[in-house]
Amino acid sequence: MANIRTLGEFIVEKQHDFPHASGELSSLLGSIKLAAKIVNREINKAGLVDITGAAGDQNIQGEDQQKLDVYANEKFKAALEARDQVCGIASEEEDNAVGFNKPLNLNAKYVVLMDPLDGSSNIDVNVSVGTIFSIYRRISPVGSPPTEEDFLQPGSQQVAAGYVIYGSSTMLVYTTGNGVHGFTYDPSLGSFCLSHENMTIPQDGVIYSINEGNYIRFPMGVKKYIKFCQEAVPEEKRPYTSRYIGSLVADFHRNLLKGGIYLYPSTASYPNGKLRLLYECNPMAFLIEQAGGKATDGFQRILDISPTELHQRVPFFVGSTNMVEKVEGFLREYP
Ligand code: AHM
Ligand code: MG
Repeated sequence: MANIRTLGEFIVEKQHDFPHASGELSSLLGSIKLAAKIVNREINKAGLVDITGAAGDQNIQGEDQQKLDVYANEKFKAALEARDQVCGIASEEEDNAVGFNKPLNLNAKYVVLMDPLDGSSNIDVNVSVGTIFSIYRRISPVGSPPTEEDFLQPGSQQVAAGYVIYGSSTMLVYTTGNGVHGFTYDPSLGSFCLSHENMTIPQDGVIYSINEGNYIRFPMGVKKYIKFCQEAVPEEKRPYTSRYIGSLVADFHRNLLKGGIYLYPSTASYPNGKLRLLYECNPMAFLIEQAGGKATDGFQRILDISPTELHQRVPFFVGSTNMVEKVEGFLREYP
């Protein structure tokens, strides 16, 4: 027992890394931790109860919502509102940003952007899903409701970001700009315990993750990169291994640990790719840079993009630095 450090303890220890830390960010991360436990409990039961399946609604992108998406959205929203450290949220499952109206929330410094249940098409088949979150300091004056500009900040302004992977184990991985740390949930203790301190991604890898079913619709540079991955060059460990779960969190997590690249380029049906800049790409980009990797839209650093709308999509290339730079090279060569 002596060696166990819980997420709660770790956050308090690390609080001292922040000048003028007042504990608000620690409390905010605590509410994410709590909601993650509640959602984890429900996901573990998903095969047992009639809670999975389309809820009948569609989200703003015109995609069917699964009931667990709605559930996770409600739990994270409620937990964030209850702790008074957040003045509002934006979520992949909400059409518009949501401001919290209690006086204590109006005085709060932070906004949270999230994808409460990413990869939700995988729930019905018992495959890993995740939650992704991103935290910013508000720009609008404290004491008033949050404004759109609070949510439309470039990813470089993130104060913290992370994800929860509901996998064979449940883990919470986060950064506050001082490295990336991973905590594995021990259900018998009800605690996330530090299992992966200072996670770093290898500069090179042998795994590429992409939905190759879209191959004919990819830009030429991406097609060339896929062929590069598949060529037999044993001294460069090629052909690489193809691994695609279809849950960004799970694909990202594996590549973070082992080295690799995840690609969601533009396609004919998704000219800007499928993934959302604010809820998916920015938090993952912050994490990967903190772990020593790279994230771009093929041409530009993800964290430098100034968002213009909440549900904006962007092509996404993320993972081991040398692999991301390779695909960028192909995209430049074959525009
Ligand atoms: P979602 O937020 O609606 O679940 O969509 C995002 C997911 C990612 O987790 C995953 O990598 C990608 O969509 C899979 O898309 P595709 O089925 O087009 O390969
Ligand atoms: Mg998603």
